[in-house]
Formats: sequence, structure tokens, C-alpha cells
Amino acid sequence: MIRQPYRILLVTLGILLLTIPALSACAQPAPPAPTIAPTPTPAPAPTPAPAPTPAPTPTPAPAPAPTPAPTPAPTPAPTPAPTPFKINISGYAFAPAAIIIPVGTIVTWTNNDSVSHTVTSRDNSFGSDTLTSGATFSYTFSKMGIFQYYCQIHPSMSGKITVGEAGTIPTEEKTTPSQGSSDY
Ligand SMILES: [Cu+2]
Repeated sequence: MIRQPYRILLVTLGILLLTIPALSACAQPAPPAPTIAPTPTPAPAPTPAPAPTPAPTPTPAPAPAPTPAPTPAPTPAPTPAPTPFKINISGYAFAPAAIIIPVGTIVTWTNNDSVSHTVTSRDNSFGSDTLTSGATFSYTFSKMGIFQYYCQIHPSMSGKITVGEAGTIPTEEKTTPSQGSSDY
């Protein structure tokens, strides 16, 4: 026979034992069943594609620089060298006494007299030494203009050189009829 106090105690314990799990079950929601994470099937390790052997970059043959079509150099109109001009010194005179020449003309005087003469420009732009018989003197007229000259020994001897642009005749000379022309 159990004594009364023990019975009460046992009952109390029994109640407690019964209620505690219930309370705890009520208080704590049942933890969700752990969803079993599906073990991921391991992706098959990708077999590494064999590194493609790099195709040897073909060394590009150096494109030959296109030889530019040779632009034909504009053939400059060949400026013909002016025809040399000869003046004869004879009989105490320059012959011809007056000439018209293009720029660049070289003029050569030849003393065909037995005496000496000079070819001396009045503006001192050119001048010869004393030309003995047979001597020559040359001068290239590289500037346009009218050049008067004479003989220092015989000042009455005079001549004139008119230098104009090639192909042109100075106006003065155009209008002045050349004296002594004997083109018949
Ligand atoms: Cu003279």
C-alpha cells in the first residue's frame, strides 16, 4: 500500500510527465523534416578539350609596296637655249648695230678690223677689254632691257642690244622699223 503523500507525488509526476511532452510539442513546432537536399550528381568533370595547337600564324608575306605608277613628270617645255648672236666689228662699226634678242642670249663680238676696238656699255653693265684685231668678246644678256654700247677708242661707234622676253619683241622695237634691213 502506498502512502498518501507518495501517491500524490506520483500522480503529480505522472501529470507532469504527460503534460511536459505535450506542452513542449505545442510550444515548439515540429521542426520541418529536413528536406534532404538531393545530393547533386556531380557534374562530370568536363574533360578539358585539348588545347588546340595554335595554327602557326602564317607570317604574311610582306605585300610588295605597290610601285606607284610613275607620274610622268610634266615634261617642261624645253626652253631652247637662245641662239648665240654674233656681231661683227668691221669698218669702225658694229654690224648689226642694233639687235633684238631674248633673255639669255650670248652675244659674241668679233673685231674684224685691223685696229683695236672695245665693246663698252654706256651703263657699265658690261664691257670688254681692248679687242685687238681678231679678238672676240662674249656677254650673256640675262636681264631684259635696252643696252647701249660704244667703242671707247672710237666713241662714234655705237650699238644697241634690246633684250626682251623670249618670243616677244619690245614695243619700242616693234614700232621702230629696223634701218638698213635688206631683206628683199
Ligand atoms: Cu673702236
